[in-house]
Amino acid sequence: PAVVQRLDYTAPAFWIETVELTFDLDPAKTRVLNKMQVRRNPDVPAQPLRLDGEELNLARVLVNGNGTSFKMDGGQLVLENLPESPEPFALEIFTTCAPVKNTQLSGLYVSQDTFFTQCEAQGFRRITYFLDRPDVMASYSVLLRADKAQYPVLLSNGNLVESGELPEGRHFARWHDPHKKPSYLFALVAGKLVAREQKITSRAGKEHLLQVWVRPGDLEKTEHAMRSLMHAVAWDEARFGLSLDLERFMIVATSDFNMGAMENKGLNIFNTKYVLANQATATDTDFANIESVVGHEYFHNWTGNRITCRDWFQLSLKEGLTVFRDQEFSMDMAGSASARAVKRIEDVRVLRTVQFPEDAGPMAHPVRPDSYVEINNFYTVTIYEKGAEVVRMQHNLVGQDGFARGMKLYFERFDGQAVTCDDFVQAMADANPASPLAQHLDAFKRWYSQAGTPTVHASGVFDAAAQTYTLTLRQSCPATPGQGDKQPFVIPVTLGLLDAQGRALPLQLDGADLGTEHTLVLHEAEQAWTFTGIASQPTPSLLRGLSAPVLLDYPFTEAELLTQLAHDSDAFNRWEAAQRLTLRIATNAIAATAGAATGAEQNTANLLPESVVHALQSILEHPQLDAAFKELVLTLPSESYIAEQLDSVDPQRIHTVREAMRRQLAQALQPQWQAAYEANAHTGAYRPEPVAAGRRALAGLALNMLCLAVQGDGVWAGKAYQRVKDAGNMTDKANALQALIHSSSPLAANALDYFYRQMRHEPLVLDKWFALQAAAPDVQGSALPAVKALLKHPDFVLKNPNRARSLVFTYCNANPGGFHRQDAAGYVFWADQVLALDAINPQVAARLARALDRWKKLAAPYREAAREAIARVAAKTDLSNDVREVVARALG
Ligand code: HT7
Ligand code: ZN
Repeated sequence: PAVVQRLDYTAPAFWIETVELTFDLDPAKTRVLNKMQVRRNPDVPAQPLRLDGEELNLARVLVNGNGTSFKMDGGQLVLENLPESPEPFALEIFTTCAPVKNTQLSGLYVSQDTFFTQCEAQGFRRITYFLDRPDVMASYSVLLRADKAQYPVLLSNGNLVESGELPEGRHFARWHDPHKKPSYLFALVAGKLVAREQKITSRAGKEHLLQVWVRPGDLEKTEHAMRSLMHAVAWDEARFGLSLDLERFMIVATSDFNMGAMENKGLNIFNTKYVLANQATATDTDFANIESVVGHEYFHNWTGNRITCRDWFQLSLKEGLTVFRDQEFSMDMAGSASARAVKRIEDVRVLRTVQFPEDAGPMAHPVRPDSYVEINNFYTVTIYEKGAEVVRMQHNLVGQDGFARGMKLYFERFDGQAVTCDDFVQAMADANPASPLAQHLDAFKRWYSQAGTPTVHASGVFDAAAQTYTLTLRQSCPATPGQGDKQPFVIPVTLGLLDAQGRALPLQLDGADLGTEHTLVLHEAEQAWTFTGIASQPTPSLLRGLSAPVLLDYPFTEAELLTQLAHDSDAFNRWEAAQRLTLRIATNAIAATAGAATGAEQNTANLLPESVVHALQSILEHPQLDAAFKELVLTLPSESYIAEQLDSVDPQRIHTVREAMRRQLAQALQPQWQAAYEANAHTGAYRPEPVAAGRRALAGLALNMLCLAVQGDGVWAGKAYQRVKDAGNMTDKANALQALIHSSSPLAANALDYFYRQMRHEPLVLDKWFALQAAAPDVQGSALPAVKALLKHPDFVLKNPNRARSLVFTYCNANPGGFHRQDAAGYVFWADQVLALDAINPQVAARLARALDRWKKLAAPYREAAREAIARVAAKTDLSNDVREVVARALG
């Protein structure tokens, strides 16, 4: 398959100025008439017009009303005899397509008798022939015609211009989008839908209509999405001065969707998972995700839609920036400093457990990649989450006001254009000429061009006589595919110094008083800073809030970490200290048995020393700390995060060690868990806000621990079972069910059965039911047979991405103890499912294919078995480009 290179970018040879689309919607055969005004780009040498197309039936091509010659070349429609004048000419193309057969969910497809589109990244070419690239921005008018009884609602981007009746029970709606846009932002929806509506008035005094469209039975689950949308509109005005630029803004939900949601101009299309919620069906996490995804898509209206990407290599220009914006939005909505810290910890957990491994694996790529085979494979955590960290560093280097100035300049320069990551960072630097960002701009840009997670190696020397503390920071970054040597990054290191009692020390550097927190900018391979006026050996609190997406290598003593955990004024580093303490114990325990035969008995009793258990107990009992923070501190590092710290990974050994630590914590702190449960089990009338959600999270963890601690006696299992039945909200219900499953309680089966019978008509809850079972402990090899049995369940549908993710992805990605089997059966199952999915939906299949990305780190016998499974997938001749790229890189 062809490799697309970033440096091969050339401007398009033609511009498309206007597009008039007429759709006669029919599931089996939809007719699409596409009338365009096209003109030559005078800046590019004359050449034929090559229009992208995929799975289309071409019926007619007219130029200025006349038939014309054309040829087909690798799916492209090539027109050679076009008018030579620089004036626009009319190009008319008539095609048909078959939405009902579209199982890829890219282009125009049917879900539950409703038409939807998904055009990012290259779905528009599956609707009509077009210059399907983001730098071609056109004005769109859309006429939709369909049977009125079957498709009473007809939606597209922009404003409704007219609608009316047609003969034979058909009707029409004409839409016009007042803003030019790239083809990937086109959308239409047609079906039996109803809307929650809300009129709002902007700060500028303009009226807008907000709508959330869903299937008729789902209307009562749209309140939270609408409220989130209203908050997002107000937040973007208040924080960035960015107002809604449309009379009408619509969200439509579908249960068949490849990703989370899509920011089509004025007509966002969402996975139902990120729209529908009430307390009986959605957890606190679901409510928080809805707020964040609704915000994210809305914020794209400016960062992505008004200013878009010149080419797909610039994807992080819109995605990294918009993730940064949605993270800030969620933090501002959360309110308190503690809730902000909790959100930051959650975001960093994703970065570390998913993005850092990606950056160390075969799919590692820079935030602005240099090449791809299939662009859909590059909607990655590197583009999104690391991209957001790169924007966050800019924010920290120029300050909040400086960032707002940079955004303003960015919009002044580029509104209505398709631009690059360089354009963004240049605007930020130009708006803040005295900032460290402007000072080190060229070096800073390496965050966009160099892949890999850098490590900051820190060492400190305290000089008692001189009362100084010299901190030396050195950076390194491992090689990644295609990138051997790395140049130094610009790394903002936010730090404080603590004395032995954990009090913050005043920072003095070069005669300046810096308060108790300061950001050092490491921009060379190694630099040192000497703090003065330091009377005793300090503990450095480094990289507060994870001020850069790096690893920290510093030889913390246990005493230093215990001091940080107990006292650091930075909540993030308090949590970090607990993670470091427990991670180190886990990796040491794993290393201690590294030579032993796999599966050999190891002594895993009491791995956590008394000092650490006691420190964690103090957090759990702390009278001032928020429950949400306690829950994070008391949760051990995940198995996949532990695996990342090791050169050779035995997933079973990791599982055994972590479970042993969990059981020890459960038993050693049993009275404290009980007190935490009793204090937080009942949160009153359900409200999905951070304090109450934090209390429910802590009660959930406590219940899990209590069921684990007293596995034999059944008292807590009985309480959990009752809670599955009685809980008035899904968070408590799901946590109780999880507690039974993860303590292998004999009541788990009945509880699952009860849950199913109660919730079988709620698809999003059934997804949870499948996922909970797919993540179940592997008691005597039971996990895989249970997953295989569930594949045959009448409610399991591989074609539906949410359902596939809930069962198959959860087993392969989130149940390492069950998946990494010595008999390789987990990997055989993975290969079978990748191949089955590839025949239906290559994008989704390619995501599953990434479950074995890190196979080279696996120990024997897993490594060879995983390689064989990947090779089996790679050997399939008619594999999609999507899956082929992933497995080829894995094997390469
Ligand atoms: N910009 C959207 C990306 C997206 C997407 C990409 C490929 C295939 C299907 C897709 N659905 C949505 C979502 C976002 O980041 O906001
Ligand atoms: Zn996005």
